[in-house]
Amino acid sequence: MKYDNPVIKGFYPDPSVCKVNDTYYLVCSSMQYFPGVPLFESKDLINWTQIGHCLTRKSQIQLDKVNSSGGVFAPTLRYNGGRFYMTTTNDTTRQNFYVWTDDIYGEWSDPIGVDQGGIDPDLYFEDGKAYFMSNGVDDEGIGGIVQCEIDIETGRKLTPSRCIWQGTGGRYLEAPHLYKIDGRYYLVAAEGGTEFGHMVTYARGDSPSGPFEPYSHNPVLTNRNMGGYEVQAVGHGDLIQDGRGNWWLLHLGFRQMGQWIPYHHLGREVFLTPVTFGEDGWFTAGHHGTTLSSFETDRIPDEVMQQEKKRYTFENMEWDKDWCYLRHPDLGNYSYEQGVLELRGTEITLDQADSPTFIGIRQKDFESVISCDVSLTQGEAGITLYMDENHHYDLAIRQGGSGYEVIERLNVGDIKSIEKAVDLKNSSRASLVIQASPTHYRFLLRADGQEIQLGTAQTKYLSSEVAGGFTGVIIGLYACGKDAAAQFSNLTCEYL
Ligand code: 6LW
Repeated sequence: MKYDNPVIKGFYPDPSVCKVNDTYYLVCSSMQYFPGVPLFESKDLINWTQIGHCLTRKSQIQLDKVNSSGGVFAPTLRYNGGRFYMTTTNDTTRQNFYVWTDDIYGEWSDPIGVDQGGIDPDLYFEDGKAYFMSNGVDDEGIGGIVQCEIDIETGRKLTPSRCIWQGTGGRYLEAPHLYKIDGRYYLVAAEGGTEFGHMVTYARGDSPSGPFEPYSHNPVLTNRNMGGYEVQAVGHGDLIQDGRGNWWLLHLGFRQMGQWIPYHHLGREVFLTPVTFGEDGWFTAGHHGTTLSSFETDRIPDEVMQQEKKRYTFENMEWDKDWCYLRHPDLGNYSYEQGVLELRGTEITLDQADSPTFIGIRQKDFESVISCDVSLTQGEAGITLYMDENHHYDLAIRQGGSGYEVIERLNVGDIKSIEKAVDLKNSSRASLVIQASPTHYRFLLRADGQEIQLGTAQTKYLSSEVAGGFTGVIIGLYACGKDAAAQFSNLTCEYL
């Protein structure tokens, strides 16, 4: 069969995976968005369904006023003794912690902090011991992948933090994952930074604490030499063995736009790449060490079909799974009843690194049509294509003109411009439409049976290369302004 990458589309970076019986579970980082750490399940590695989030309570994660692309960094998901553990970092406070659950569909525990610095924590369990890895600096001041043993009940360190591997010389050594495979210990990591030079490297040894011998053909996986290829920045991977004994890497990458000055605006996504162990116990990955946008494979049975949901509506999404808020929302400002979402705004605007009244879904693909009927009571409300507080395109209704107007506002860094305004006169209701192509967004409105074109804006100004940071475009519904209120109905987001 043939499967296409990414296997999870849209802003879902830093995947980590584990398998229990015949089901795979996967988590991603979520930065300033709440709930934190989206959680997925799959039976076949190519079709993933979101089943919840790990961080659903403020007592688990403090996101108030965290900077954009701060907050929740790369998680690791592991299963030991009937219990799931998810460890991550709140990068804004630089605190590593883990939470656990005995019911993957239920709530997770309050956080248990670990007093080891760095980011990208990892857990490895063996013989009643829990090893905790992260990148960073050890107790002697040596930088690299750092390890200590912890008491898994309390998070207390049982041994000093010690550097166990310094990588192969690439910058930003991170994303460590430790495994025991056929009696040997493998330490997989990322190097090169999460941009175009990203890569997966690894080393192996005879003890969980090393010494580790690097694979002689590192990086084992990278697309850094494939300029112009759509799939870039592959790295930050987690190994998993399927039920038939085959190995795979789930890792991040992005789909670039633009050939000469490439950029990406959908965020870092989840890719699946086959891994093959040689008789010498070293493994290779992908197509000559690269990740392809599709793989022919006989490892997945032909009858498994890769399915893709193409149409998202209020009715076919679940509020606690598909949707996300900026930092900690005041839920009193959000209500949904019988197909109508009511948002009440506050003085907090989309231009602040705060929690405006905003609820969003990831933009998962390049070509799409997004539409929603918006009825304004007061203030301003509409749809925003949101990268961060300084980079977002808004299509909104507000009071203005000779009563109400629809505006297209572009926010790119210091430039904030209302490109078009259409007078709705006394009508406070319109259907807002955004057509997305790989390179442009086109803004339209439908009112009184007429379709009116506003303007277009380039996707590249919402990219990570322009905005910076680690997120991707979110399609947000919002209301702002003191006493602002609006009703949203008939949302559709259709991928072509
Ligand atoms: C993540 C780290 C990374 O923790 O980006 O550069 C960070 N790669 O592994 C945020 O996703």
